[in-house]
Amino acid sequence: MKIYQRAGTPSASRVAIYLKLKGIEIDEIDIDIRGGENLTDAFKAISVTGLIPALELDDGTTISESVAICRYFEALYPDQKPNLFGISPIEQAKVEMWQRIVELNGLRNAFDAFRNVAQIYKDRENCIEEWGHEAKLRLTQFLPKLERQLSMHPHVAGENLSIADITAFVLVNFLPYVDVSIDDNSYPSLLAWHQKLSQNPAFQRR
Ligand SMILES: N[C@@H](CCC(=O)N[C@@H](CS)C(=O)NCC(=O)O)C(=O)O
Repeated sequence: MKIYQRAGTPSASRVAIYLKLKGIEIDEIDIDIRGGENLTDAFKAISVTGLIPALELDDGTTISESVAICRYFEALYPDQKPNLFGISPIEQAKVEMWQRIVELNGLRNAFDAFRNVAQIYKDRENCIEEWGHEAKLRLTQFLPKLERQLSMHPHVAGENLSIADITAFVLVNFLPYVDVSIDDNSYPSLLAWHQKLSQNPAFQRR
């Protein structure tokens, strides 16, 4: 089994943090995405979207999408702590809900803001600056919702650490790349939560 990834990228970090928390080690293959290694037919045969991360099993089966990869390991090792997808039905629903909320309203908008303004991938996609600015606006309109949730709960999906925390942590780390700063006056809970997770070695890897 091996994972195709690029250290330091938000999406690879989501899987890397998850694996570290679970104590799972697998071989890593570095893909130079800025250099376009992911645009080759060979890589597109591994990853449906041509994006990293992508997991390849020993029988050749491939899985792309960071959360799908994490889910696969959660199902493979259901008793390996910590559980990061929820245990009770309501907990599972809340984890799924918050993971999707943070990904779609936070991370997706942050990616769109970065890609369309910085235009680092203009060799492979149309970059629309106005779209980048709109995405940044939507991102900044979403962040207060995350602050509110963390002012009421220790973790993004409620009481326990989950995949939703990993997505939100990676989002907060990415904010400087889209020139969004969060200060202690407006975001005390989000900053305290981020600082606490930063002390966990699994969140320090990249
Ligand atoms: N929803 C996907 C997003 C994957 C993604 O956007 N990967 C980026 C790195 S963070 C990538 O491969 N970029 C290369 C490109 O756009 O050509 C996931 O969670 O796996």
